[in-house]
Amino acid sequence: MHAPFWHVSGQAFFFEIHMQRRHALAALAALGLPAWAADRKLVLGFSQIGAESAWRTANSASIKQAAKEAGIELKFADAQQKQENQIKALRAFIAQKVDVIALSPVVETGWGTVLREARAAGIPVILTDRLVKEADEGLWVTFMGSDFVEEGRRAGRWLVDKMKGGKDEVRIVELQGTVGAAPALDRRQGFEEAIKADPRLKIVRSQTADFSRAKGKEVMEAFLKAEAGRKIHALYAHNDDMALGAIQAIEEAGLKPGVDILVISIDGVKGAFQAMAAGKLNVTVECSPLLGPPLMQAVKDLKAGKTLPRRVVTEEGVFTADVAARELPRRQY
Ligand code: GZL
Repeated sequence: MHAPFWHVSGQAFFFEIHMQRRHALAALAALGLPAWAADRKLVLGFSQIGAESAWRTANSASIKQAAKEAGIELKFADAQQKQENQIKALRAFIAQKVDVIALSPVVETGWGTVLREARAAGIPVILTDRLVKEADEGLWVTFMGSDFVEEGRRAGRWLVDKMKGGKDEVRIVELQGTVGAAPALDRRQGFEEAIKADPRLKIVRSQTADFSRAKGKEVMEAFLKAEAGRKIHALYAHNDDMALGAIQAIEEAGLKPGVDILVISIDGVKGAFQAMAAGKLNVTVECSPLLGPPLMQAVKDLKAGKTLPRRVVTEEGVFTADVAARELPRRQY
């Protein structure tokens, strides 16, 4: 590791600059970039899922801000939650010969062909937020995002603890995220794993509400109608937006969310903290959308010829209603 050049004098100063330029050129060669590219901005093509939730809005803001601060040219494509739009965007990035592609895949499957096209074009792909299911894991250089199965377990463990010491059946309804999406599949798996600890806990209805607030309200209304005359003890929503929509439906049915029906969700967006402070939501499992800075660092490391870790996991917590008012001012999204 060279001493920073401002610690050396005269002749050695210029040698140091020469060496740093040589390192930069070697790294560019590793990326297949011409020498003249040493000074041009790196171009990142990012295929974003859509704007379906407050989490997604915060995720997009984080990535745009971080690209600006890193001096990286960002080509941002919003797919309105359609996989075919994401595949079109990736093909456009390949045609534009971007330096790196980042993808937040709306569903787990159907990516092999286009990811092989990116590899054939010599463009490295970073998966951010969600993982894809492809046999050839060499199709991406790294995956940065949360452990959704663990998030589901944390949600389930909270309910098991809450119900400890009870005797009767605990009837749960579940609002699932987007069909086929990694967070929906994994959060369901983790929750079911955790509630096995208490056989009284049963999921009696489960349906997708596509991670959106409007659909969360709609599906919860249907659950309440279908379960009329029977007690629903708890709602497990795969994200806060669906939980907030369901809370509206519970109130319109004349019930108290957070009291008559416990509400458990995931993300940790500001709206969830406000609902917890109002006593309408009991717990939110944090899932950080602030992936901009680590994504830009990964892009820069790629340019510098560094090898990226295959997996970067975001550190997250669990927030319950009793701490919501205190935590709210500190929340960044
Ligand atoms: C999780 C992310 C999910 C959020 C939802 O990393 O993919 O998608 O939990 C968002 O709010 O819509």
